[in-house]
Amino acid sequence: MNYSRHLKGKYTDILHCALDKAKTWRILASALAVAGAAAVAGCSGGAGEHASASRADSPYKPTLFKRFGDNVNVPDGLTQDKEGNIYLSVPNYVNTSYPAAILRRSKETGNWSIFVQALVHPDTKLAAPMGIELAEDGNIYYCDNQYFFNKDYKSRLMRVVIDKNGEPLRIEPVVENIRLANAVRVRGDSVYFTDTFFDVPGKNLGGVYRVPISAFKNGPVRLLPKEQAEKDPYLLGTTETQALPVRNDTAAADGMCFDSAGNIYTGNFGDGHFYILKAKSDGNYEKPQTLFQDPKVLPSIDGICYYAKKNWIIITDSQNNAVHYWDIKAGKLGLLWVNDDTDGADGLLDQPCEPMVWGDKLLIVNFDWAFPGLKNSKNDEVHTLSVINLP
Ligand SMILES: [Ca+2]
Ligand SMILES: [Ca+2]
Repeated sequence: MNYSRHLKGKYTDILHCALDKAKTWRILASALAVAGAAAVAGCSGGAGEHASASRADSPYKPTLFKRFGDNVNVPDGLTQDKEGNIYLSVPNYVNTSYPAAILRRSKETGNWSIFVQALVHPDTKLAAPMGIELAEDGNIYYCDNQYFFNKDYKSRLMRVVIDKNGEPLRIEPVVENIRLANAVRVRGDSVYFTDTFFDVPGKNLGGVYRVPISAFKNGPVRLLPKEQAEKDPYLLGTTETQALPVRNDTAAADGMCFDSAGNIYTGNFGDGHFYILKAKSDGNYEKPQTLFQDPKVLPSIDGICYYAKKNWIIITDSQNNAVHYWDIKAGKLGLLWVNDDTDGADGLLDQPCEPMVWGDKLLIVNFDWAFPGLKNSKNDEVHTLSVINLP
C-alpha cells in the first residue's frame, strides 16, 4: 500500500517522516502480520487463555459495540460517569474537515451525540483530544495532542468545566508546553499525564508528569523544555524506547493508569516496554521500573486501564491487534485476544488504542490510522468501537 496516499495537506511532514523510517516496511509488512500473531500466541504465562486467544469460540472474542460515520474517522480515548454514560474523544486525524470533539453516549438510550466540540489551538487552528478522564471534581480533563500538526510544544492538557446539570460550560488549557500529550488520569488533588516524545538528542524518551490542580487555579502551568526536563518539578519519571527494526518508531510513554494501591503503570508505544512507578508512603513515586520487556510478545503499548475485579492492568497492543493483561499478583502477562488485519466491521480489533472497563465489559477504541509496520494496513472507511465480555 502507499502510506502517503492517506495523508493530506497538513499531514505531509508527518508522513514523510514516517516514510523515511519505513524503508523496509513494505517488504516486511506481510511477514510481520503472520509472525506477530504467532509470536504473541506463543508467549508464556496463562497458557490456556493464550491458546484460545484468537479462536472464534474464545469467550473473549471482540464484537462490534459501535460503528461511526466519517465524522468520527479517528476516535481515541474513553471515560465514563457514575451513571455509565460514556465519553469518547475524537481527534479525527485522517480527515480534519470533520471537527475534533468529545462525544457522549447515553446509558439510558444508547444514543451518541456531540457533548462538546474540542477547543482549537490558536496557532494550528486544530484540536486533537486523545486521553480523557472525567474527574471527581466533575470536570473532564483531556490531552490535546497537537504533535501531529506541530512538534514545537503546542500540545496541552485541557479542562472541560461542567455545570451541575452535566453540561459543558467552557474549555480551558491547564498545562501547556507539552510535546505529545497522550494519556491523562486524575487522582486525589493532581492530574497525571504522559508526554510521548521528548525529542532530545541521543535518547528516545517520554515521561509521566504530575501537576497539582492547585497549580493552575490562576491559569495554565507550563512545563520546562525537555532539555531541562530533569529540573522540571512536575516530571515523575522518564521511559526510553529502543526502536524496533521494522517499525523504527521512537514513541515512548503512551497509556497510563493506577492500580488500587496507587501505583502507576505506563508503557512505550514504540517498543512495548512496560513499567511501574511504585507509590511511596510519602506520596511520591519511585522512578519507572521495568515490569515486562519482550517485543516478540508485546511490541507496542497504546492504552492501558485497571480492571479491579481481577487486579489486572489491561494493555492494548497497537501493532498486533491484541489485548493483553498484566496480572499484578502473579506478575505475569496474559493475552485476551489477537486478530489479523481487518477493517473492524465485525467487531475485531483494528489498531486498538484506549481500552476502558465498563461494568463487566471491556470497551476498546480502534484508532485505525495506519503507521508503518503495524498489522493495520490502511485507515479504512469503517470506524469502530469493540467490546469484550470480561472474565
Ligand atoms: Ca477500521
Ligand atoms: Ca484498518
